Amino acid sequence: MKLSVSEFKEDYIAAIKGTSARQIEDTTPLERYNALGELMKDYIGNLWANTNKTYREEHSKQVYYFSMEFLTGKFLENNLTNLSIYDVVEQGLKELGISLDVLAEVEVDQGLGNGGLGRLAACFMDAMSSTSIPGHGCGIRYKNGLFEQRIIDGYQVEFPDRWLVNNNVWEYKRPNKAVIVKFNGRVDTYMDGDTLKFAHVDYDAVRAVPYDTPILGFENNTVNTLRLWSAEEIDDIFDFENFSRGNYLSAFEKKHSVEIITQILYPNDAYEEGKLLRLKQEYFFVSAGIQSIFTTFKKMGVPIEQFSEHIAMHINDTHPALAVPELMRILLDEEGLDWDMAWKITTSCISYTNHTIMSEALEKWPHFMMRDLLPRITMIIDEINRRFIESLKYVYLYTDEEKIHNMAIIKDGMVKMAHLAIVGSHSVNGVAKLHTEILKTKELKDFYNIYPTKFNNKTNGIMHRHWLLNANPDLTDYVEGLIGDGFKKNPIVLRDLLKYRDDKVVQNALFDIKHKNKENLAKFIYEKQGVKIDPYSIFDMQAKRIHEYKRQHLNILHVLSLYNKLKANPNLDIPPRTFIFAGKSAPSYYVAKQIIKLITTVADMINNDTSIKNKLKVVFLPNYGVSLASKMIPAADVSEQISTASKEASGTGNMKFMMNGAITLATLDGANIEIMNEVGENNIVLFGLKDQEVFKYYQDGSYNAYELYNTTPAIKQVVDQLVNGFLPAAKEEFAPIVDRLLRFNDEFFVLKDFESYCDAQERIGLYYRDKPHWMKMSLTNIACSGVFSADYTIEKYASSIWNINRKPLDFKL
Ligand code: 26V
Repeated sequence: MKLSVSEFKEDYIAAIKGTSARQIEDTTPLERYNALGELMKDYIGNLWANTNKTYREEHSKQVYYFSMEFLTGKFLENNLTNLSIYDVVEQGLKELGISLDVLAEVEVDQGLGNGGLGRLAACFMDAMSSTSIPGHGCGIRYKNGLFEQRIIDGYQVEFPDRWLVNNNVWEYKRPNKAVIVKFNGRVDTYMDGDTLKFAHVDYDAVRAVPYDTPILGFENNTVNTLRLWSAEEIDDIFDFENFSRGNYLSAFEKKHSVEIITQILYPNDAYEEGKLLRLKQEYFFVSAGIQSIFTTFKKMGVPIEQFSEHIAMHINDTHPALAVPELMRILLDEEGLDWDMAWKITTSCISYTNHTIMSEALEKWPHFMMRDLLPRITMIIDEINRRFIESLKYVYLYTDEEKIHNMAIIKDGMVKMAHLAIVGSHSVNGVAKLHTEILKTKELKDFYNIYPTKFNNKTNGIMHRHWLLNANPDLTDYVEGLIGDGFKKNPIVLRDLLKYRDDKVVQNALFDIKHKNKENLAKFIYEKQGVKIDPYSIFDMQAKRIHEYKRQHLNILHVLSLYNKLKANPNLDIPPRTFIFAGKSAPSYYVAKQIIKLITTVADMINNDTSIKNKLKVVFLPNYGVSLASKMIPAADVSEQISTASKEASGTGNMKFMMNGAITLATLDGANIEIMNEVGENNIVLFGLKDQEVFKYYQDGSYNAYELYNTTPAIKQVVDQLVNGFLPAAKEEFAPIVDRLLRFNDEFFVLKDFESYCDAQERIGLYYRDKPHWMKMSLTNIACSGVFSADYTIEKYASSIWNINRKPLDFKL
């Protein structure tokens, strides 16, 4: 938008008065931030209203992205960038004696997600707006986001994330758009003429109130909506009788039992607990979302039979899979359609993304639990299952009972959500090429055989405008100086950088930018933790959820081995290294928490050992989230993507690091393979087992971790050090980790890949010493990262799954 510095200052002074009723010099940073937020909302408001008006008038097909998680982080800087008023606002504030950086620090992260899946949803929201696709998010407004992680005595300790204490300036509460979601009760059937009808009666009603956040596209006037639902009490739920009898507390109990639905985000990302409250959350937002979609659809005045020509619904993993029976319920019970028509509409509308093959994370619910909580929905699932089994019997000619049993939606008293999602949608996609292949040939093979055309791949992508433009402004400016600003809208243009691959001036400039980012991070780490790190050392980072399959313990075992070498020979000539870890463990995942304790224990020992002459440092940065990632990633030299091959569906951190010029140290897993294909094998450092080898070991059981440990001194040394008193920790402290490696035969092949990983680390050291070589690799990574922009991923979803055409809006502010 067009805005001059003086116009901005005038608007801002008025906004300060309006929001805080104080003189500008008396205001706190929070008041200044809020005033700026309100002013931005004002600027955005016109565009938003106009976008909605255009969608309505043109009957544009809308897509709704249903996700339990949206890990959006902060909005301020991104909104400034997308409105292209960043510099104007920064200057205007400066003239008023206010630092934009300080205000940006005031904003708290909206951390409504666990990890990759939630962050992907946030990147997709930006990409839909930026590519002019009418796409909206639908999710839950959790009062508490993912817990705050603190490290106390080296252990992870969880604290509540009360992100709403200072209010959230970006959202609009829309009480007039509240809907009712029904739980429990029973279903009565009756005849209406000659049709059988169903009435859900004696239910508990919960009021779902939407909070809308505008999602701005980049310089294209498009503003879509992220709608998050909050459970609130209905007036008549309040028990006046109890209250007036003096039972104050119990009078509020019912209110509490309703509001608890949206109190917390479940902090697991790889383990399904099967808790009733989680099932409530899933139905709550799906039902509210679909009801509100119907309200919008009805305003179009189009016949219901054409519903799927105007609406697409995407489910992010199986968490919103109840969208299938809920859409059926509305079409059958409220719209009066027959089953076949309702089913055709439902399956044409819904599409599903699978994000993991880890069987522990596959959702299933006890049928009895679902029947009590959602009686009508469960009836519909029963019928979907019955019909599906009938069709399978036909396909398999009644011969393959076992296969039919395994594919059923309801099996052994459990409702399998992945099966429901596959049967109820027209598209099932994986998130990287290898992942999709594994789905087709292994995990979901039986489904692929009967529905081959449903399966497709959509490799993940990232919001390059956040991870490059916002997170790394110096690199962005420099790149712009070299190749122009075309990459901001069309990031594939970053490839133009390749012509500077051997240009020493460019290499040096890129080195200096990285160095400055490293100095900034070093300063941050010193202020936070008192640990001094050397910005000339290799910054090697592993930042992601802590999980055995992601193998942070492989990384720290290598650190131990390096330490041993330095202790044996303090003059060993290696480039100094700093290993930086960050990530949260699920609170109930004991071994992952012990891995954190192991990292912090090793860090304490190494950082306090002066004999190794500062050649090695280890840091664990607490509370990894979008903001911390944005500080860390621009300062990385090495990006650790070392999951057991086949286990990481895609990874998206790998793409963010690459885009900021880090060299990927990787197994051939997830999107690492596609990164390798882009940059070429010379610009990535690979090691470890391949997926087929992993599968073979699982199949023939020929891997013997204990034998490997006994026959490989390098492995034995570091594993023993975890439990032989070498580490300053109680002797039994790390026994559970050693047990997983030896007694339980190292499920994730940490020991098997150890030597290959150490070799790869040695290569990293050699390459880094050759500065022109290293900078050439780094530049190649930046140049080839454009294909991983979420803009391209979303365009593929839109054209091949949602059947939506892009239509840029021409409204100007
Ligand atoms: C799973 C579960 C299991 C039940 C309990 C609650 C819960 C919450 C979240 C999840 C999601 C786990 C799946 C996930 O995050 N997958 C990651 O998705 C990324 C985006 O596609 C991908 O890059 C990562 O490789 C994949 O691990």
